[in-house]
Amino acid sequence: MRITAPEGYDQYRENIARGNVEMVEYISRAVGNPRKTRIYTPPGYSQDQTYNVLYLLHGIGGDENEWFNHGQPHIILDNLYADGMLEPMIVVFPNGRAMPDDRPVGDIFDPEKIQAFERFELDLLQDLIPFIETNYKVSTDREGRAIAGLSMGGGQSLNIGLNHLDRFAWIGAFSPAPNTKAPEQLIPNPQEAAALLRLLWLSCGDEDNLKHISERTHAYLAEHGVPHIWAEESGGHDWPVWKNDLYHFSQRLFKGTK
Ligand code: FER
Repeated sequence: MRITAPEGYDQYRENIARGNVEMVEYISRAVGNPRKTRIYTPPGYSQDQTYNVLYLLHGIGGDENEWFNHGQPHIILDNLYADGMLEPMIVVFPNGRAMPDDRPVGDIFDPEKIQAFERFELDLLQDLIPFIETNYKVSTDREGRAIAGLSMGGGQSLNIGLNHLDRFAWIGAFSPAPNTKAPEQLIPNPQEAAALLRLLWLSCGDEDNLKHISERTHAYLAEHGVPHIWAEESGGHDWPVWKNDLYHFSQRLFKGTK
């Protein structure tokens, strides 16, 4: 499937309702110190309504700001809300490098930092999700929870999401990196995954050097009958692809759950 967002999808539009972006801190027992996350609440956010949640993860050189520094996710989402294309959701942009100094400085491929992307699973499940569910009016069941990310964050989304289908019904991987588990480990029980998933989205640019990771995952899913979207896009390991992914993936989320 080839997809391209319409012109202007990422351009600031005058006179539409806007969501809000804030930075919050939560206590992480997994890491042992307070950690920062950005949160986007949609236009008209109100405690009278219950929202779905998308956890949206960054790449190997990023942090909780990366999507905002490069991807204008709030503008893309504001525009989609203005056009009535999205289910109400809040979007959480965590720092997926779960270690005391989680800044993307020095050697971003340092094994200790790569390891921290694995530790994030505990931070997310044990600390961040409960924090979000205590402080925001959100759905607490799997049908109201999604996880997606780009590159390292795409690998995390597959590794964490598919290993916890009791927690996530909607999963997206944009250009997943080599941290992605081998398909047999990722989906040891294809039948069960097929029954539980509401959406499994896999995408990659056709000029991306990491495309083999997506291809091997797609091949296994197809062979084992696990329904999924495979979006092969024009482009490399880069933001135009990931922004396009957010535009399309977000519109498929949480449809038909209420
Ligand atoms: C690798 C190449 C790329 C790797 C990770 C990446 C863990 C991640 C790239 C990104 O997040 O953009 O070999 O190994």
